Amino acid sequence: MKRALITGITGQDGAYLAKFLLDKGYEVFGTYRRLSTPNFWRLQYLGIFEQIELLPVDLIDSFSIIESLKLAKPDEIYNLAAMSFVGASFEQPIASAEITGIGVVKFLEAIRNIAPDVKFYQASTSEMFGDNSFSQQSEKTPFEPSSPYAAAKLYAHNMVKIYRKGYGLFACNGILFNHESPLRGLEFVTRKITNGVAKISLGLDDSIELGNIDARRDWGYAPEYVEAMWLMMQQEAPDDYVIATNETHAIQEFIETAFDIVGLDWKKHIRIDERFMRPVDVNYLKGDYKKSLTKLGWRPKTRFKALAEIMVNSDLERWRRWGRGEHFPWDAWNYPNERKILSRKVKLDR
Ligand code: NAP
Ligand code: G4F
Repeated sequence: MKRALITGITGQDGAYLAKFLLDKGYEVFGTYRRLSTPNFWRLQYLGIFEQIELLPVDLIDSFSIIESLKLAKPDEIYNLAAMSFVGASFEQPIASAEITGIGVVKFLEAIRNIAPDVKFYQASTSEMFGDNSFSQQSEKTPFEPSSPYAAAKLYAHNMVKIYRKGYGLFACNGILFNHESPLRGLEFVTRKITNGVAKISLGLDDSIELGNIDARRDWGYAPEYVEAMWLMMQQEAPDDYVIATNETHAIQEFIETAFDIVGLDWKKHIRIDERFMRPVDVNYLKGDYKKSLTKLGWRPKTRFKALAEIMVNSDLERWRRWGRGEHFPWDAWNYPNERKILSRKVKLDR
């Protein structure tokens, strides 16, 4: 039985990847941070919480990384842990560099010294292309990061290549474009919209406050993207791959599509709020995944409208279940603005 160690298992991709690997018969070890309030709702939501061996690791702490390697003895490591919210990286640029950048080198050093045969996957990102002027981005497109998050990820990306070339480690960079799902954090724009749309359509709220809705993204469906991570690790030689849909849509199109699903006019409910504008933004992303198709046999299946439908319907269902008094794993309880609504006594008639 193969053993996998997933860092960031409490996040969106960590949870889907854990489920994917368990279904493949892997023994799965997952790292989590010792927070005052445990954050295992996604693993519970997917019904896999009891099947994971959990290990406490913080990427700022080398010793916890080394310990996790010794305990898990993995064949494959998937490094998904990061401070992944781009907006927050402007507020905490130093933490971003230490966790998202240097944290990866701590892992690479531990592998080089303790377990040089283990395979390593690094969660690289389309954000590294930055505010670029290319009509689509592939593995060959130059990087031009425009956030502390992207700069930290690019540093990590380059270190993975250096350790691969210099020390012969099996280390891959998956350059993943935005991928979303009902397990996406509520601060990211797609889920913020679908959660808002669900509340508005049920009469629980009236508006969604957003920043730059002209930016364009290449959005795919997260469960399909974790399969691509695994495929990269099954190749003869390590390499870097773009994973994307090769479609680009403005945030405004996502808004229109999500409101259409519930039959409402988006213009009546969207407010532009400066607080959600970034000092620098990435305005255009569209990924060319030809290499992944040719070498990994991977292609995206769920497209833009279907993705919006999955997310809106899932958020509607959650608010309806809450309205029926049901208890279930859900992140809304972790967010102060949501709690204000959750603490009301409401009878839903929709
Ligand atoms: P996510 O939901 O935000 O999950 C991030 C994970 O990292 C969480 O488990 C978080 O733990 C953990 N983490 C944060 N700081 C840490 C630290 N100091 N030490 C250890 N763990 C820490 O992100 P995601 O969407 O699943 O993305 C997974 C990875 O892919 C991230 O590296 C992200 O940057 C990258 N990526 C994502 C996308 C995308 O569109 N989703 C695209 C390209 C690349 P807590 O639960 O304790 O906060
Ligand atoms: O949903 P976002 O926060 O995702 P962003 O910045 O593209 O980053 C995500 O994808 C990256 C891959 O390219 C990952 F590496 C990263 O970890 C993360 O998963 O914002 C998308 C766009 C931005 O242009 C932002 O300015 O939406 C715009 N936006 C407009 N109003 C907003 C909002 N974003 C958020 N989060 N909240 C808003 O109110």
